[in-house]
Amino acid sequence: MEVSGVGTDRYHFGMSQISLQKPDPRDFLDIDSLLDDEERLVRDTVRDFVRREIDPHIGGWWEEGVFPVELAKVMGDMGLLGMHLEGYDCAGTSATAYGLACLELEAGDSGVRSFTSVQGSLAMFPIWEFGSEEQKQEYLPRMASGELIGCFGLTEADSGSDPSSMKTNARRDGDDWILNGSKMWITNGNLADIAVVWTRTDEGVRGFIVPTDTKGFTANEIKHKASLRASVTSELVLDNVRLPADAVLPEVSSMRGPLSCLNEARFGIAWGVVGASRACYEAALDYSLERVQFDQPIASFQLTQQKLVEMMVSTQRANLVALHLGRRKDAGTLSPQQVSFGKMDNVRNALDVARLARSVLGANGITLEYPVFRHMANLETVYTYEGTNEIHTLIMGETITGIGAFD
Ligand code: TGC
Ligand code: FAD
Repeated sequence: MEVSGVGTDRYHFGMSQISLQKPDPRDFLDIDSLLDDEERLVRDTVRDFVRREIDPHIGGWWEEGVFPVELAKVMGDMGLLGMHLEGYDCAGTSATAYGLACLELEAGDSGVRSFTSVQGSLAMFPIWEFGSEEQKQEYLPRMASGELIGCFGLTEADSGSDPSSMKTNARRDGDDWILNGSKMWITNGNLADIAVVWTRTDEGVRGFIVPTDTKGFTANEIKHKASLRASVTSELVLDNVRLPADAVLPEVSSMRGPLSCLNEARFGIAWGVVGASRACYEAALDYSLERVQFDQPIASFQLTQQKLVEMMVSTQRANLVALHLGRRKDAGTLSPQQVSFGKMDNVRNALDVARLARSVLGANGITLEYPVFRHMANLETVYTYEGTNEIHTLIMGETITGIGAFD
């Protein structure tokens, strides 16, 4: 056995080597080295966009409760909308590149990532996957550019975790369809030009592309949110909405339709929350090195170091999980149950990190001068939407036991 390198930068034991290079506090495991050049380019471009266009304004938008709709075209020009879809003027990037973009967007704010998730994974994806060629040509290029904004209506006031109990329905009337019912908690509802609405029909669950200026369609914005404030959330009401035969998505007529869209969006969330987690950890690290109490930086206290290490480890671990899911999705081997693993574990970890970070910032941690409380409040929504923590637990529980425990 050879032992060498004392006084140099590595130990050498037989075949294995240990580098004495100190890890980067902001990328402890050097996850950056696992990315290729194209992935780094996407990551850096989106990170730069967030630092320039989002970070300086987001505290104000969040406080006012607005999402600046002009961002849609900017994100469209950058190729961020439906970026993992092929053709129809979509960027056609890898799933991993899409995940990295979600991470950087959510480091800015969950609402900004949510806008992109809903547009790309929930409104464009069903058209791309289940739409006719005419529907794809008509809608996807303009949605990719940000000219048209979409939303996704699955949840109802009485059908949240159990969307298959939906009451919104569509019936045929000659060649037309008539839609009645309402959807609740719909992101981008009041911004949308088209809504992808899932309904019960005699033929099973079907998706419709509903132009939001159709007679009988109304969107009512939900106000007074204490979370995800830089995001528009709405109730959609459909009162005898008459649609032509070609408004229905022809290629699916079961819950497989909406649930397939959720796989895409949950994948983006598993990545996105790593960004929120990183932002909270970095804010706490910076603050703890500057804030002096008892004549020393609070970073010098063992209890603070323990929090910082917990936050760093949790963020890095979640990043590795997200990257692993990304590699599997690109290889075509990712299962919905593995997406549930990432959604459940990464969101709860991010929430824990945000809460720890908030405590490190003391009183400043409750203000919007720092990003931590905003992320913490946002993550309460992310914990609930796209399948609650409990639902993803049950999805994985069913997978490992073979016994469904939903009802
Ligand atoms: P189940 O009876 O098991 O299956 C019905 C049909 O669906 C198929 N399927 C899936 N297909 C694709 N992907 C999946 N993950 C699928 N899971 C099931 C299944 O094969 C079957 O197909 P078919 O053709 O044989 O009929 O399904 P279920 O209705 O009992 O549902 C089970 C459950 C509880 C897991 C599901 O309802 C669920 O995931 N509930 C959570 C609801 C949820 O996540 N809602 C999210 C709304 S959208 C949102 O929150 C947007 S937030 C904004 C943002 O993303 O930023
Ligand atoms: P419920 O289903 O009523 O759940 C309440 C509690 O009961 C939760 O803790 C849940 O985990 C638990 N529970 C339920 N069933 C079980 C069970 N079988 N076993 C154990 N525990 C259970 N939806 C859309 O369709 N489109 C959107 O764009 C969209 N955007 C959203 C934006 C925001 C800001 C929010 C807050 C929600 C959004 N949603 C959207 C809705 C979201 O998907 C639902 O809120 C979510 O699926 C949970 O439904 P619920 O709120 O009705 O809770």
